Amino acid sequence: MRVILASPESKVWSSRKHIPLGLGYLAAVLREAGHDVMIYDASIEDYPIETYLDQAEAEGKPYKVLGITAATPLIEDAWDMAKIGKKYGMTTILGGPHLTIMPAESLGPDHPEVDYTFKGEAEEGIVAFVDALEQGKRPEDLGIPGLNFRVGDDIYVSPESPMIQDLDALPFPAHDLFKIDKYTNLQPLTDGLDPHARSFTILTSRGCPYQCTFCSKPVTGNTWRGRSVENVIAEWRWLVKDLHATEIGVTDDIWNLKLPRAKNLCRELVREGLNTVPWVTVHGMKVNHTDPELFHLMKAAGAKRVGFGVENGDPWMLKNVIRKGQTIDQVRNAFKWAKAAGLQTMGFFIFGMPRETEESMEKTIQLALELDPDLANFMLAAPFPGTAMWDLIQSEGHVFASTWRDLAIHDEKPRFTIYDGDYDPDLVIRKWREAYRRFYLYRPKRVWEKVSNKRFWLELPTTLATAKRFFIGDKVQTPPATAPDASHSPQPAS
Ligand code: B12
Ligand code: SF4
Repeated sequence: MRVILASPESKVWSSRKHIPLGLGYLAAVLREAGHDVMIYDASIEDYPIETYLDQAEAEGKPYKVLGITAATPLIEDAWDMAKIGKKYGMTTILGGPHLTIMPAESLGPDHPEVDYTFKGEAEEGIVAFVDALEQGKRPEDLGIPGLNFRVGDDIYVSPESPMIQDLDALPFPAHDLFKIDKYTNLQPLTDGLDPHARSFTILTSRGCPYQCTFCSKPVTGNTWRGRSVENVIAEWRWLVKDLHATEIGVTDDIWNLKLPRAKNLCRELVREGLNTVPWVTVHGMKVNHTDPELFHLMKAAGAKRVGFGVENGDPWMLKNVIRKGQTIDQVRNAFKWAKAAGLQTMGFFIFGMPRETEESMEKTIQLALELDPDLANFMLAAPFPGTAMWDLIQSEGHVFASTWRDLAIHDEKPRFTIYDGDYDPDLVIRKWREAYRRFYLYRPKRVWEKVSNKRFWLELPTTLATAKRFFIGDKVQTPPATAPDASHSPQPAS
């Protein structure tokens, strides 16, 4: 059966474009089961999805199923895409993080465009689902775990959200189906600069046993499941030798949970000669599962940059509010060891968690200055459903959002308040801005790094043209386009 797996255009997330790896996994299992699959990622496509649907119809081979993935801020875009699918008479199914947390919402009376939703990892479910449709059966009659649907006026929500235990049993994601030349570099320092970049991502494990209160835990799951080193190496070899990757991003929640395994992976990358392609940990390094040897091995294995979730400089906040399961000394050590091994470092910091005060935010700024990573990413706390923070705000505060889109970490406004008498959302914004100024602008070393960066000069013509339009005027008065500044690229931290 012909299936399109799609990721909607993100109206809230435009500067970084990474492959939607979950769809790669689903495409792989469907392909293995004999189905004809296309991946349509609206964020990198030149044509609207209708172009492909029209073409398939004209060839007499229409697509029958449209599967759409969505994180919370993209769910409205996913609904819009499902409406297009229905116009073409397709069966629509939505899955991914938002549907794992809120499987029933998209099946409500406002969403006739959605036929099914899926909760959790879908490699097993999607094959059963598409097989059923191909055989003219009703998927709802088959008891597929994770599948949700309407029963008359009611909604059936599957009680199970099965997590796949043996990840080695899965085929590798269908990396070859991604239009890889269209994606940006993974390196925030050079995003979009290399027109010939072939930036793939890889997942060496799934799940995380930690319980950070800003993290959507139903999505990550509490049980860590690691692929064998051999299995990971085989996929890595495919990316390097056959698909000519120029850069690889490890996107696990926590790839270094088991230190000996992480070290073995590095040793094998060296032994197999796969250390020629630079790689980065997109978010998944946890400071309290590191030692100096790990960073040296990573460097030898081709790693270029490591990112760490620091979150807050106040030990009380870290322990009692964020529940990060790490200490500030462990943070200091990880940065020290990574730098000593010659790796670039990146720190993720969150401003405005519940109970945050001026003092705790000042400690966060001080810690960022002390650690001095190559890149500091200061984020405003955003309460996504499925997080402990969301639950707390529901009972003790108020979320400022009229649509799910408003939750995206992309602009400079507070997303919630807490009625505890101390929490001040405006102060949070002020301290957050101050953090960027003090880290990037008020230090001569930083300013020098900026102007000596290739990107600064490459973007100079655009920056000057925009400045001229803004200050002198043009036919159409437009505000200055913010050049996608790597330092502001929001990313979830691990
Ligand atoms: C890598 C990553 C990114 C990357 C790349 C995203 C991408 N293009 O895929 C970047 C840095 C760009 C990113 C950005 C954001 N991310 Co992110 N990201 C991740 C991370 C760490 C891994 C994603 C991954 O590859 N998972 C592995 C694959 C196998 O899983 P999967 O994609 O979920 O797919 C499986 C199932 O969900 C299901 N499924 C998925 N799609 C579909 C579709 C159908 C039809 C079906 C049936 C099933 C199905 O089957 C798949 C296979 O098992 C996750 C954490 C996590 N553990 O998932 C956070 C996570 C998804 N991100 C999160 C967030 C908040 C964001 C941002 C919204 C942050 C922001 N800017 O505000 C943006 C949104 C960007 C976007 N376009 O979606 C949250 C989502 C929370 C939520 N409620 O939605 C997560 C869960 C982090 C967390 N723990 O809180 N992210
Ligand atoms: S933020 Fe990272 S370390 Fe914390 S629970 Fe989520 S995946 Fe685990």
